Parts: sequence; C-alpha cells; structure tokens
Amino acid sequence: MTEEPTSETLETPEAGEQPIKQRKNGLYPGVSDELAENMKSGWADTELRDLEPIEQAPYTARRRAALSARFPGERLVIPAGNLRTRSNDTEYDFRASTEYAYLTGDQTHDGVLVLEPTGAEGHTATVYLLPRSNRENGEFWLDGQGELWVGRRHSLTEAERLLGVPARDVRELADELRAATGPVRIVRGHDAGLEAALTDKVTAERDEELRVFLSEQRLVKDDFEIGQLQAAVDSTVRGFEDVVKVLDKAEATSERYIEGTFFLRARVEGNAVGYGSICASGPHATTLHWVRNDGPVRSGDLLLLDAGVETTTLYTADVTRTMPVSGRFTPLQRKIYDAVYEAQEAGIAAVRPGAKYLDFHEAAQRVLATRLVEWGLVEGPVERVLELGLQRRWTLHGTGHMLGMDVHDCAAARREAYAEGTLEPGMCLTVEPGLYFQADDLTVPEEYRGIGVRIEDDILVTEDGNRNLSAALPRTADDVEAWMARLAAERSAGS
Ligand SMILES: [Mn+2]
Repeated sequence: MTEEPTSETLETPEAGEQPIKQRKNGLYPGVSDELAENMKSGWADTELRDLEPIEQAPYTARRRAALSARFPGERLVIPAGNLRTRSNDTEYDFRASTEYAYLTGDQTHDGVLVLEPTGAEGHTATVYLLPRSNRENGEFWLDGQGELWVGRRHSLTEAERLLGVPARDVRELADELRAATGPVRIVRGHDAGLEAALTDKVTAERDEELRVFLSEQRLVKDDFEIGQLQAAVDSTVRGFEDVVKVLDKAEATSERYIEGTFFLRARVEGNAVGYGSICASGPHATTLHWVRNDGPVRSGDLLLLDAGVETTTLYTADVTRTMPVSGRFTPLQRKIYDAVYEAQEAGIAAVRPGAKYLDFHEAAQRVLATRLVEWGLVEGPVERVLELGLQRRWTLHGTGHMLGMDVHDCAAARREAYAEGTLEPGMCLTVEPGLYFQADDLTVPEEYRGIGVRIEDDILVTEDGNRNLSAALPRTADDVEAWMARLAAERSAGS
C-alpha cells in the first residue's frame, strides 16, 4: 500500500472545516497553488439518485421504535466507533459497534445515531455521518481520510435513501450535544470524543441502563436476523469443508494453514470471521481459546476447529467440530468423542420455548459427569460429582451462550433476562459441551492426556422446539469420518 499524506496543517481551516494535512517529511514536493487550483475541478457528478432502502430498513425502524418507547423524553446517542491505530499510520479493520449497526443497518466509522425526543413521547432519529469529501479545499486528496485515499463515501442524501433515516454532518454533532439541554444517554466504549462532549450531562448508571436495554433487545431475533444467522452458518459449513480438503497442506505446514483457509471463505462470502478462529491440533485442543494457531498438525491427533463466518451485515456463526487429522478416530478418541456427542444431544433436546435457560447446560453436564464416573476418573455417585462440580476439572466452561451479531451476544443482559431466564422462540444459542484432558493432568491415565473434544452447534428456539442451524455438518463419529473420507476423495479427484 502507499503512504497517506500526514502531519502538518496546510492552512488554518475556516470554522467548521476539517484541517487539511500535508506531508512534511519532504519525500514529495509540496502542493503548488496551480496544482491545488487544478485539483478542484474537472470531476463528474457521481451522486447516486435511484437508491433503494437496504433490506434491513423496516427492521431497524421497528428496533428504534422499541428503543424510543423505553426512554421517552430522553436524547439517546449510539456511536458506531472510530478507527483505531494498529501501528504508525495504519489502522485495524473497522467493525462498527453492534448497537449502532443493529439500529441503523449502517457500518460507517465515526457514524452516530441520535434519537432526539419530540416531547413526552416519541423521538426523531438522525444518523450523523461524514459527508462526501470536500473538493474545493483539497480534503478529498490531501487528507488521509479523503475519498481519494480510502474510497468514495455515500453523500448524506444517499445515506438517507439507503437507511431510511435523515442524515447530517457528524462534524457538527459534538457542538450540538454540548449545547443541548435535557436528559441524555450514550452507549459508552465506542467514541471517546462524544463521551467527552457529554461528560457533564451523563452518568455511568444511566448509560448502563441504555446498554442493558440494547443487549436484552437482541435476545429474540427477528426474521431478518434469523436469515442472516443461517447464512453465516451456511458459509461456515463451506469453510469447514475447505479446511478438511487441505488437511494435507496443514500437516506440511501448521495450524496457520487452517486459519488462513477458513479466513479466505469468511472474507469472500462475508465480512470477516466473527472471532479469532481456534485451530487447535493435538494438545492445543485442551486450550479453550487457542488462537495462536502456530502448532503442528499431526496424523493421529485430533483437530478442534472452532470458527464462524460473520456476514456482511455482521451476524456470526459459532461452530466447532473435532475431527481426526488422519480421517479415523482411535478407540480412545472415539470413546471421548461419543461422550461429548451424547452430552450435546442431551443439551440440544433441552432447548425449547418455556425451558429454563440453564436446562441445556445441566443436561449436558449430567451426561459428562456420568461418563467420567464410569471411566473411573472421578469417584461417584454422579449426584455428588454434580453437586460439588467435580466434573468441571475436564468440562471447564459453560455449555453455550446467546449468538447473534456478537459471538457472545446480549452479554450485558441482566441475569433474570438471560442466565436465569426462560427460552423463547427466536432466541439463538450455541450448545457446545466439551471434555479436555490437559497434557499435564496427572489425575487421568496417560493415554487421555492431551485430548480435547468440543462439538458446537447453533440452535434456534422455535415455536415447538428447536432447529439446528448447523445441522449440515456431521456430528456423530461415524458421520464425521464419512464426511472426511468424501472430502478427501474430492480432493484426490481435484474438485
Ligand atoms: Mn461458542
């Protein structure tokens, strides 16, 4: 990539104008008056005049209406967030805040949704965005965020048409908020500049109430969201198949080959991966969030792959399969795998409307504790093991979580709405029991050490039970072996 112009201010900006920056290190000559004048004109009008609203527009309108009803008479500020420096003049890939994207369908950095109260009830919504780059003052080609460097933005009029919300210039927002009167809340953690502008007007407690509401609002998914989650899972299924087809190349290199292969699918079909892919071979499978992915992939070991494609609308899948690198489980690997599968089956069966959220966790834990007692790894009876939680030395984590735009979705919801709540149609959660025998665990026979198994599927609560969105991936040990054999045959046939 080429460098951006940075550093020094070319001239004192007029009020309300962005300072235009020009490089000062002398690698390139400065801008002559003639060139500056030349660059102002000779550009075609590219305004897009026949844009249709995005597919989410009717859904985001309903979501904003529910938010409005919860906080009458209050100004609500929901920022997308800002670019973050990775190093020097390069930035991390931008990912809009979940709250902003959920309520607007937009993902532009520096964007802000503001709901302004219209009285005791109701709000008007406005999206504040950076407009098209100014060509008169050279911003479009001299500023590091000018459109010549980073690509065309939508005009405010175009954004209005797409999002179905009036759009205004975000550079005026901080001053407007400073001058505004009346109660106001902001979603914290995304835009330090706006938080500073509101510092005298907001309290942490009231802002937290806004964050909690927005998190609980997403517990039940609408039809658009369910469609996106299925699309995320479908891409993820294809990504898992991609990985199985290149296991020989991973054996010749490292876990990184698996990470890169899955990422290719995620970038081509979606926005990115929804979280760092866990590509854990051999004993790495016992590290719950193994994302270094720099280890060897060896025939005879298991590969635990926990990965999810995030759609371009920011919904993510979260799927895990544990598979034998060779294509065939050893008897001990299969014994452990079968126990996890049985636990997952019990967990999935407990997902239905009206069930307590924790039912699926308890069902899965009971199966795992039973097997651990049977194998002589912990002394029974099972009731005692469960009461004391002794199985957790090897089960380690909860059996699942809500899934949506965030992989651990709705994380700010109150306990009574989530962990101590009741399942409802439209909720989507993972069911992902596991067994992990650490390489240095002296309490288990040596042959168990370094084996980790997790099976994770994405389960939608329906009116009469549940639907496994990731059912296209095999789950039984036999089906996993058959699936791997089929994909290996396709690889050999060069397809
Ligand atoms: Mn998960």
